[in-house]
Amino acid sequence: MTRSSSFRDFETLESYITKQQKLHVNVRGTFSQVLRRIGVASKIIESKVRKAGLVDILGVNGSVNVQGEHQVKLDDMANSIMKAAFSVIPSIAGMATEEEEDFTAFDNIEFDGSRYLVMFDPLDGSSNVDANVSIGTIFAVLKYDKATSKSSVTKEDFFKPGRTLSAAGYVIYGSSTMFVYTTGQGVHGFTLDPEIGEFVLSHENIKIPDQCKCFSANETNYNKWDQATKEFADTIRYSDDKRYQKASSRYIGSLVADFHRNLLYGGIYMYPTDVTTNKPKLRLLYECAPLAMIAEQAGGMASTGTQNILDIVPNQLHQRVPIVIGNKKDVEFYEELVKKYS
Ligand code: AHM
Ligand code: MG
Repeated sequence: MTRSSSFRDFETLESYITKQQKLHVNVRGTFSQVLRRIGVASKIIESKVRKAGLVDILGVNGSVNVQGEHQVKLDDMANSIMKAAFSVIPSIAGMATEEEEDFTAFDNIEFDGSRYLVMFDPLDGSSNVDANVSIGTIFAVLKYDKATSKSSVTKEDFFKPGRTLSAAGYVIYGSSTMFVYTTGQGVHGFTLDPEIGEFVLSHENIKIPDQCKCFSANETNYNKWDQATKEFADTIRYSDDKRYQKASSRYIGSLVADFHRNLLYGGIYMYPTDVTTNKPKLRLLYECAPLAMIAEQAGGMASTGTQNILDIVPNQLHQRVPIVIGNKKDVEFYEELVKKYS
């Protein structure tokens, strides 16, 4: 990973996307437009997140405050911002969001360029907002196969494996705001400079360090994990294996924040299936696949234990899958344990 020298060169998200676009021939800029749009939407979301403690936007959606005004939950607000950002650009054919049961199609648009589908979790970890914990927006961009036809987007159009995504990324609203994305050519991070209101390149070509420094799981669920998962956690926590001697438990309960830290320091995040209910928690389209693409582009990996997350062909918009994500060696070790117990 190379860090740009104190932001001196002022490579912004905008200029970087343009530069990457020029590397491709026959590119008309419609894809770049989608990424830029996400950048703009995330700046608006960040401004709302920063004011969360000041203005009356916390609390239960739809409830009425003392002034008789409707309160809007921050995640609903973030969802509306993302939707509004996408609805006005013709290169977006449709979108699906964690916040809504069904997808939205933008049909009947006279547009003959490449079109894209976007999938997003507008504000992941939002249950932590009241405690001032870092939260984030996760997104994925998929090329729409029926791009030049005027046919309607269907649910099945979203059911493509993560490996076919054109781009994926997240924005973390933490002690600073960062936009991290990949288009399949490495992972790049931009820090929002609040004085100029621009995302400035701060982390070019991020690679996950080959050390398991952080172990992130909700360990109170231990009794609800299968044998392979228990052995995996026990090995990281208690074994004398050199690889795990410096590992520490680190769990925020906010996926973007946990993932981002582990991406920079090295480590594993996992949310396995609860064997008592047989239910995994995290969503494939809005959380697992985009972060898996980032992980793999950074030299890491994501797996359910039996399948690489990027190879799963979705069959539901809100499909949930178990996930172990982070350093490749450790994810592969998890897969070996799953094999051992199967
Ligand atoms: P959300 O999409 O409703 O915010 O749920 C996803 C969140 C992740 O951010 C986080 O890693 C996980 O759920 C925490 O779950 P738990 O509280 O069970 O540990
Ligand atoms: Mg979420």
